Amino acid sequence: MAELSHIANEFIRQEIDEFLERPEEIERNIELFSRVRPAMQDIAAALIEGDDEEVDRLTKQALDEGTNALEVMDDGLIAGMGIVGIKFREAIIFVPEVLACARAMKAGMKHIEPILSESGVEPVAKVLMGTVKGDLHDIGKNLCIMMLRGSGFEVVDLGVDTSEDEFIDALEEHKASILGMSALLTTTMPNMGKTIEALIDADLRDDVMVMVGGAPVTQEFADDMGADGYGKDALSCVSLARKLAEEGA
Ligand code: B12
Repeated sequence: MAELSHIANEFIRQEIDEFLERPEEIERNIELFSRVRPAMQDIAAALIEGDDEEVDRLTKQALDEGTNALEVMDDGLIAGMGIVGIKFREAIIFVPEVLACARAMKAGMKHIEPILSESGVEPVAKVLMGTVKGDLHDIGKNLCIMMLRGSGFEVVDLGVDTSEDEFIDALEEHKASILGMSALLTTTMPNMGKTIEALIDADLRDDVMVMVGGAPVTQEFADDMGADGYGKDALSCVSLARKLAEEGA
């Protein structure tokens, strides 16, 4: 069994020791960081500290040294954001600190994006992606977009706070075959269902496959609101989009 002392980075050890209280979260993070390479732990630590310049430098360095972009994304950036999320929930840090961490995440993603978006093949399908109305979280959506582009999808990014009408107008304009919605708040999740209802009202539901995701979203919720698929992370977003592109064709 992994132990705290197996984690090389002292800052990460302290963060887990000092701020994590739920046994399952302590165990999950010790397990995660003890298998993660020290260079990735350093990226996670810089992200937790909200140090965008350091994340920028370390991410570039790791990629230059040949580390796989997905490893940097999962084991460095997303792993660090996991701790930020817990500290935010427990009111150990507040919105300004989380914004600094989000800025640091973006500084790292800037280097990863061109690598993951390189595909040079004919688009598999066109996807519209947006965070739903009332919701400003875009990190997860942007990761999904990066991975989709890297896997040969053409993606139109509708940004955050996307209303039902904006989804519909974009669908009519771009004639995409897949529509992806992201929500990070339990209060904005129902807006996914509202968008699906609006698609039905506009007589467009049969023209598009709908996929949904975001931390609070579940398969059950997706089924209940009538989506065609749910993906738990950026990798499953890509496999789901592939499946929906085939089914919709
Ligand atoms: C960063 C962050 C912020 C930043 C957002 C910056 C940005 N540009 O995105 C800021 C500071 C602005 C923010 C604000 C708020 N936040 Co906030 N935030 C977070 C935090 C810490 C991390 C989210 C994140 O980026 N995760 C990392 C990414 C990689 O993961 P992800 O988004 O889940 O995406 C992955 C998957 O879900 C999936 N996915 C995502 N979208 C899609 C779409 C499809 C189609 C598919 C297939 C897959 C998929 O793939 C992604 C990649 O693997 C979370 C905590 C958490 N653990 O989620 C809280 C959290 C989401 N926020 C929360 C809250 C409460 C708020 C505020 C209301 C706080 C406030 N009092 O003002 C505001 C709301 C603002 C608004 N109107 O949206 C709560 C939500 C609670 C709830 N149950 O509703 C959380 C859970 C924190 C908490 N535990 O309390 N936040």
